[in-house]
Amino acid sequence: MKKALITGINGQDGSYLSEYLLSLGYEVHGIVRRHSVAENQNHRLVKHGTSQKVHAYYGDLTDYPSLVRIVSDVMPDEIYNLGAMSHVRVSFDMPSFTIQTNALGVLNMLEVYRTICPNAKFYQASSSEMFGNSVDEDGVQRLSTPMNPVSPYGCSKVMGYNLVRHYRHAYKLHACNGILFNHESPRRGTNFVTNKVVRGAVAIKKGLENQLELGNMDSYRDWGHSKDYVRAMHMIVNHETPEEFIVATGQTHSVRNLCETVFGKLDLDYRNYVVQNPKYMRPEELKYLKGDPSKARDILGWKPDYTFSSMIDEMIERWDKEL
Ligand code: NAP
Ligand code: G4F
Repeated sequence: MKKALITGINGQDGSYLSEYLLSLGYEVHGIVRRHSVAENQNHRLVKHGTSQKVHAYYGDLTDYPSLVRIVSDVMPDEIYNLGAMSHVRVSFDMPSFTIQTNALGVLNMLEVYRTICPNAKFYQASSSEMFGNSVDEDGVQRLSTPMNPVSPYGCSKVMGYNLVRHYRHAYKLHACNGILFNHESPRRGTNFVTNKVVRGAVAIKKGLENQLELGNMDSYRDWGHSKDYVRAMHMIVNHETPEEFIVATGQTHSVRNLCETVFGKLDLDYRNYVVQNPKYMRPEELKYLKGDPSKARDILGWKPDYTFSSMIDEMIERWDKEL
């Protein structure tokens, strides 16, 4: 039985990845942070019935001794470093914590990996936010597209990405990066735009709310489903050579189009309900993302099961039940 250790196990991706690895017969271990309200520590795992099936440990990417203790106890075959301060807008407010977790936290994990279990495989959750506003002439980001991050979050992820490549080359480790474009689900945090729009539209449809406040509606994102993307993580780690892969749908939609689609599915016109609030604008915005997933498709055989539309249907279903 293979052992996997997941940082950020209680996040959107961590919860789906746990379920996927359990279904493959893995023993799954994960790191959760201490919260003042105990129920908040592993709510996604509890909600979806996974908490009894995984082994959870208190730790933090910024707390090196906790990582040494956990990795020595578990001795994992695969490490998935998903833990991060993952909200781009919040990273402008908390730049230091963002860099400590997303950049120095990666360094901490790599050091513990290199010194305690160097024969394991290591996956780093890298991000399309690293490209910033670089786009190739054909309107796509690919592995050769320059990285010009436009947020503290993006800067921190570039550091983590480069550390993984450096450790791979310097210490001959099986350490790889998945550069994942935006991926969503009913489990997405409610302050990310997809889940915020779906929750808001369903609340308006039910007469519980009467308007939705958003920031920039003219940015474009390449949105896929988390469940499809965690399968790609496992494929990337288990590819014979440690490499970088882009995981994306190759399609892009504006936030405005997202609103049109979600409200339209509920027979509503978003223009009657959505208002812009400067509070949700960013000091610097990443305007356009559309990834080229051809390497993952051709080499790993990865392809998504969900479409943009079926993903939104699933998210609407969640809020329809919950509100
Ligand atoms: P998420 O739902 O925000 O989950 C992040 C997880 O990291 C949470 O469990 C969080 O714990 C944990 N965490 C935060 N700070 C930590 C620290 N200092 N030490 C240990 N754990 C910490 O994010 P996600 O959507 O699942 O994303 C997973 C990873 O993929 C992240 O690294 C993210 O940056 C990256 N990524 C995401 C996307 C996307 O579109 N979803 C795209 C590209 C890359 P708490 O619950 O205690 O806060
Ligand atoms: O949903 P978002 O907050 O996601 P963002 O900033 O693209 O970051 C996500 O994807 C990255 C991959 O590229 C991940 F690495 C990162 O961890 C995270 O998962 O915002 C999407 C777009 C932005 O252009 C934002 O300005 O939606 C725009 N937006 C407009 N109104 C809003 C809002 N975003 C949020 N969160 N809230 C709003 O009210």
